[in-house]
This record gives sequence, C-alpha cells and structure tokens, in this order.
Amino acid sequence: MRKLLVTGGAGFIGSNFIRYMLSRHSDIRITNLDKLTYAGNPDNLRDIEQDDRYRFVKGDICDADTVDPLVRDADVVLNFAAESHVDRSIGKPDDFIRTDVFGTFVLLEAARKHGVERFVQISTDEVYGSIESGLFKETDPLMPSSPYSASKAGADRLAFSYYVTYKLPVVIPRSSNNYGPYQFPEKLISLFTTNALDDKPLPIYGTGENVRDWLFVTDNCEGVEAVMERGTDGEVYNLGAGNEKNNLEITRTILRELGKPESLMTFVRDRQGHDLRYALDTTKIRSLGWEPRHSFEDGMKETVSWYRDNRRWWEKLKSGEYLEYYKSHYKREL
Ligand code: NAD
Ligand code: TDX
Repeated sequence: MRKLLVTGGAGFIGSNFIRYMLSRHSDIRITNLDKLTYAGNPDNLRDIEQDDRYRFVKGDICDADTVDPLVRDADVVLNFAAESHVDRSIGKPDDFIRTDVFGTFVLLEAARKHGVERFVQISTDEVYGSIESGLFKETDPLMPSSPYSASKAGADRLAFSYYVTYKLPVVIPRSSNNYGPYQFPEKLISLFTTNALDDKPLPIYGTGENVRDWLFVTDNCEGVEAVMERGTDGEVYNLGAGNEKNNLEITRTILRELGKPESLMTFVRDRQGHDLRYALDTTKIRSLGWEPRHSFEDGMKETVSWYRDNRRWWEKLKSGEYLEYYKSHYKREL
C-alpha cells in the first residue's frame, strides 16, 4: 500500500489530484495537509471526505512540528501548497515568500531526515518568464518576473538542490495554466465564467493579447502522476497542452458558451509586469507516455457547464473577504 502526503489538497489542483488518484487506485492512502487559506476549501472534497483511504489534517507547511510526523509516515510527498495568484503577489508578496519558499524548505528538510521514495515539487511554467516566440525547454534559464513566479522558482531550484546535495529523489513538474472545476474564482477562466453568469463585467487587463497555454486540470493530474511514477530523479518535466490562446479568445469562448453579450468585455489597467506569453516544449513528458486527453473545446465546454451547474459552490466564495479583495484590486479600473 502506497502512502501519499499531498499538501495544498484543499485547493484547485490538489483537490482534483486527490479525487483523481482515489478514483484510480484502491491500494492507496492519502493525507491532505492544508492550512485552509482563502483558497483552501473543504467543499472541494466533500464527495470523498468519508473515504477510509483519505485523511485531512489542517496545518501549515511552514510548521516543522506539524510536517515532521506526516512526512515520516509518507512514502511520497507531493507539494501542491502555495500562494498561487500573481495579482495577489503583486499587492502583498509576504505570504508567497513564506509558503512557497520557506514552506518548501520545511518539507524538504523533513523528507531528508526521514527519507521518501519520491518528493514531487509542483512548479509552474511561469518560472521561465515570458517568451515572445518559440517554446521553453526544461534546460532553459529561469527568468521569473513576478513575486509569485520568483518564489516558485526559488522552491523549484531548492528542491533540485536537495537532489544534487543529498540525493533526495526529487522530481519537478512545471505545468502551464490549468483550468477546470473547483478553481477559485479569481483566475481568468473561473472569474470570467462566474462574472458572466451574473452579467457582471469581465475585466480584461491591457489589450487582452497576452497568451497562455491552457491545460485541463485532470490532464495535469495525470501528468503529475506520470512524473511521480516514471520520472527520473532530479529531472524537470514541462506539462502543457499546446492550447495557446490569448485572453480575448478565452473571453469570447466563455461568452459564446454562455450566450452572453460581448458588451460584458471591459478593458482595464494592465497587470504590472504582465508576462506576454508562456509556451512549453513538452517532448520530454510525452516520452513518458503522457498526452492531454481534452481538446481545448471539450475542456472549455466541461468547465463552463460545471460553473453553470455549481453556482452554490462559487457563490459562497464570492462574498466576505473575496469582495474586499475584489473591490480593492479593481477599484481604480471598473
Ligand atoms: P490554489 O491557490 O487553488 O490552492 C493552494 C492550496 O494551498 C490551498 O488549498 C491553500 O489553503 C493551501 N495552502 C496555502 N498556503 C499553505 C500553507 N502554508 N500550508 C498548507 N497549505 C497551504 O492553487 P492551485 O491553483 O491549486 O495550485 C496548486 C499548485 O500548482 C501551486 O503550487 C501552484 O503554484 C501550481 N501551479 C498552478 C497552476 C494553475 O494554473 N493554477 C499552474 C502551474 C502550477
Ligand atoms: O481579471 C483578470 N483579467 C485578466 O485579463 C485576471 C484574473 C487575469 N487576466 C489575464 C492575466 C493573464 O494574462 O489573464 C491571464 C491569466 O491570468 P491568471 O488566471 O491570473 O493566470 P496567470 O497569471 O497566467 O498564472 C496562472 O498560471 C500559472 C496561475 O494563477 C499560476 O498559479 C500558475 O503558476
């Protein structure tokens, strides 16, 4: 029986990963360590919280006393926990440095002390910075340009250093932008879909020509599993679907799916230091036998329908603290 410690499992990708792994493996135990920040939501895992193979621990990855016994008991650590929203990192980077860098260090130290079969450090395509043309390979230099991506780059290379220095069996997936069910309604697709459902403006930064490569979240989960099972120690794996779309195309797709008017498109002040384009060469992960299952069209249909059918999930989130953030973030712009 395999024992997994998943950190940040109450967030968007972590919760999808836990559900995905439990649906595919019977001989498995998963402990989810999550601090339940604004982005951590127990509702994301309501359907599996009674499953005997699953256990939830509320706690902070920066707290060595909490982390130590959980890592001691685990065969594999997957570190999804992070502050993950670029705009919030521009406003207040403090928690990004603390969780994304120091928290990763605490986990790595515990893994070094107790030994693990695998340490999967969830990284991101943003560590490369922006690329005008062509594709980033795993060996390209890192040029992160926001406090978020710089903190993720720090964690990514710190994990690598534990492989080089201590022979900790680290693997590092770097995925492109994920979309799908259970994404906190602050990121482009989840925010715009839920705003459109309420006939609210969709705030497009700058010209809307910035490009991202969109990967359906369960395809990413499958990729993370492939890296965990078949990746080589110390190696990085880019995970992308090759669905390069600019923000205008994404916005129009959402409006079309929902039958809402383009008059909801509202151009606002650009994000500071806004990366123009992310794009990945995925030859290496494809050599492990992985490829995305969802086309962009199917993934978007599934995503937009999910938010339409799960209004109660996101309406709860778009209140209280969220409204304070939203009002202060967009107040000069909308
Ligand atoms: P998310 O913000 O939805 O979830 C993050 C989770 O981490 C939340 O449940 C939160 O409560 C938890 N957390 C935060 N600080 C913590 C701490 N100190 N201790 C314990 N738990 C803590 O993020 P996400 O979009 O699911 O991203 C998950 C991971 O994937 C992150 O490492 C992110 O950098 C990476 N990633 C995300 C994307 C994307 O498009 N969303 C793309 C590439 C990589
Ligand atoms: O209101 C908005 N208006 C807008 O135009 C928001 C929230 C975003 N945007 C633009 C900015 C980007 O060009 O949409 C694009 C995508 O923005 P986000 O959803 O904030 O994602 P991004 O900044 O690309 O980062 C995401 O992908 C990599 C995740 O949030 C990161 O956690 C991940 O590492």
